[in-house]
Amino acid sequence: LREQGIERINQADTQKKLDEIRVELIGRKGQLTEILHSMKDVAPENRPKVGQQVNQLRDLFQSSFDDAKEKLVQALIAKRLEEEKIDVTLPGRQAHLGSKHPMYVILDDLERFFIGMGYKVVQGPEIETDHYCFEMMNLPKDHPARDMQATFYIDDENLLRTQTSGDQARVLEKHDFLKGPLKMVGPGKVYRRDDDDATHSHQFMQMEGLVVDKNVTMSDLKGTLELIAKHEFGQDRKTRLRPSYFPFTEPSVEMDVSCFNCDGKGCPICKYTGWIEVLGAGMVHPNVLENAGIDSTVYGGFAFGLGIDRFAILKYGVSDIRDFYTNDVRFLEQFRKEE
Ligand code: FA5
Repeated sequence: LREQGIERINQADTQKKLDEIRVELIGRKGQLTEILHSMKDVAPENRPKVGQQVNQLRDLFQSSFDDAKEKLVQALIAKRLEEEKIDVTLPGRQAHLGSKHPMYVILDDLERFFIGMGYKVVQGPEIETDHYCFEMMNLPKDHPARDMQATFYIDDENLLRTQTSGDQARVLEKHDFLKGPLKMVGPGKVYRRDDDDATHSHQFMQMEGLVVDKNVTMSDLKGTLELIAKHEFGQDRKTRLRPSYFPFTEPSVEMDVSCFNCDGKGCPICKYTGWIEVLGAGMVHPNVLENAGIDSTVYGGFAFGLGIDRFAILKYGVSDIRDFYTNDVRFLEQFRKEE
């Protein structure tokens, strides 16, 4: 049994076979255990000797099993090392780097620009209340101008904000004018039930701006808008202000920037006008100040709402606003150098 057992152990070439042999030799119903069970047939004077021999044999088998197992493990490791050799001369795989979305390239740049001029950056909620989005902005519930911004309502009081202008009301309510003038910008996503086309999207980005102090004039507004346009589009791009209407500003204007794509005759992107509207602005309506508890006979200011998507269209010469939202990496990768 000894020679035969050792030979079988040494010949086992897998862990599984080794386990099977272990069960056969020294398991609970194995050959050695059987010998122990049949001790009653051995003459009493021989029993200690036989018992001793069986125990020695079990120890021998056990250590042979341990050695065989160790050899198998080592062989397995050696085989793996052989197979998984790393060829350091192979060329590396190209890592796929993400890039900042063009909309955030512009937003981050504008934030830095405004911070440099002493503005603070605030972040309003995308799920806004009717109260802040409209009522505080001089748009009571039955006001006809509500139709200007087709709204996704969640319920009677909550909606997806159609404009970042609610940020104005939130900041006005809290500002302490004894500590200085109010200068803020509020960037973020807005939503409208607009039909998508080359220059309209149902989800887009705005950046609200608000300056309130004593003696703020329309020429401060004009100068600021001019600075923004020059900063963003360069000295050569032309701008123009048109009179407009917003319930929360009086007087109100819209600013157009000359189209990137036209040769003076116009193109489909600007609908053959040569201009693209990029923002709305105006002098803060006294009702907006009074709604927030501010004395409109002492304080006044200007506000603007930049259309970041339009900025991006103009700055990068993108012909379709929808390219910003379909997330084709080939499109997005082009802006890596802008970061
Ligand atoms: C407003 O949303 C006003 N809250 C702006 C404002 C703020 C005026 C403060 C006065 C004072 P308007 O609806 O025009 O205004 O939108 C502002 C800008 O957002 C537009 O000039 C345009 O650049 C952009 N915009 C409007 N609708 C869309 C759209 N569907 N897709 C992409 N950009 C849009």
